[in-house]
Amino acid sequence: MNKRFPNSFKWGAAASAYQIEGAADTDSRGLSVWDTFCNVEGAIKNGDTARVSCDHCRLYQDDIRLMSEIGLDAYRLSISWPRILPDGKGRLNAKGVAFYDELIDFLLAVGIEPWVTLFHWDFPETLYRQGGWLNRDSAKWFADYVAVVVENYSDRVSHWVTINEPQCFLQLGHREGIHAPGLRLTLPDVTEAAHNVLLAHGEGVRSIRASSVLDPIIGIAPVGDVKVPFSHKPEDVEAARSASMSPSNETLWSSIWFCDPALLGTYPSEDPESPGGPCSQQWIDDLDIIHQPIDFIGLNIYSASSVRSLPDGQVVEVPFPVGGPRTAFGWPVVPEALYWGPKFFHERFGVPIVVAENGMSNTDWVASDGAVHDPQRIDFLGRYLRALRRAMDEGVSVLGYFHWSLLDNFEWAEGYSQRFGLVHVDFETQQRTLKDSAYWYRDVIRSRGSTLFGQAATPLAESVKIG
Ligand code: GCO
Repeated sequence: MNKRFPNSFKWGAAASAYQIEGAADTDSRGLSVWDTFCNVEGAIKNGDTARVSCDHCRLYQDDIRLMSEIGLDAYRLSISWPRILPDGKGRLNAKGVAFYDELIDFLLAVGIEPWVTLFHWDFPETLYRQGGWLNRDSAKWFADYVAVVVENYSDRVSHWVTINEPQCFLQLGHREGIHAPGLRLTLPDVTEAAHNVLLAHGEGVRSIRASSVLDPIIGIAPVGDVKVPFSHKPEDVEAARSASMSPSNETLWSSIWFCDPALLGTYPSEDPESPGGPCSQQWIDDLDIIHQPIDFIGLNIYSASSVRSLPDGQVVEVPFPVGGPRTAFGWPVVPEALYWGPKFFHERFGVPIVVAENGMSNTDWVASDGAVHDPQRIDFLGRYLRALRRAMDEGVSVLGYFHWSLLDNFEWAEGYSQRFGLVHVDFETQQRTLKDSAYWYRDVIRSRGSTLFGQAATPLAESVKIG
């Protein structure tokens, strides 16, 4: 079989505004909750901040040249809400608008398609002080901001992602207090915030469709919480499917909590007490706004767990073996997550899939020969992409793959301690160095995926040995 990926498949890389831009105190940008959170003693490892980060606002042209060198078809960026609207609403910051204008133009000039994420966690501080996501008006604030973005860029941008990983900023930021804004809310309160985020998604989609110049292609990007089957026995596959697709009762981690209302127009649970259940008639009425037609689900897939079915039908997790492959972050390497995740989501929601993020942190450094050797990332990428291809061979519609990340960057509460980039960044000098994986990815892209199968590929069991 010809293993070339379809010509229309987008080979990309992703990043987010707060994690790379820097220029936090300049050009009239407003504060976001992350700026405030970085100032909290002990909140960020090593006391790091994103004030300069990769200095991308200044170096964006160099960074786009690197993207070109890798041969990316598409680049997933996010727009910083407070850079455009310093107070979150009202007054427009012309310099912020101009920055994304130039960035988008420069990308298009070198033939790279911009995919724009509208919210990647940098919520405007001013609006946070007015209740943030706990205020129902947040949906309207978001929709108005989206309208400004669409007015300025939709003549050149057609691909949009409304909300990135709602689970993370809600669960980590509003429930566990370890991400901005550092709140530790009760589950009912955080569920209320989650509902407003869903409403913002729906209102945002409406805003895009109301005034976009180009025909918009819109998605949402939950973090793909994938359970993979311990074995290929049908009952284990079914256990993985049901565990991947069920709302959890104690946290908001499940993707279903967000995808069911947005894509199916239902809540995943009928239990009003559960995070997946509607808590009022108003919530049920809100489904009309939340449930807007969208064009793809963007899955952010990093890790997974393995589950099996016991003889009594109970679904249990099977821990990965101690000493098995893990990233520098300690996340297990589970290539088949890129097979099962897209498959389960495609089956349930029937819309195309985009792998909006996937990648790993590694202990990369510039070696004495001047290069950055990251064989683990190459192996990781190869295995994950082959698993994705297998899903596509079985009929899953996948539009593209965005590697996280283009550059090493500010990894939220971990500061600069985790390197996810295809490009190494020296944060003292801002020197960029393409890692070996970037050259390897370039060759994969040039061959439209064929080189992934050039080497003797171990069959399915090339995935992590479980149990
Ligand atoms: C996201 C992610 C990124 C992280 C990446 C590695 O939500 O899109 O959190 O911002 O840097 O997932 O942890």
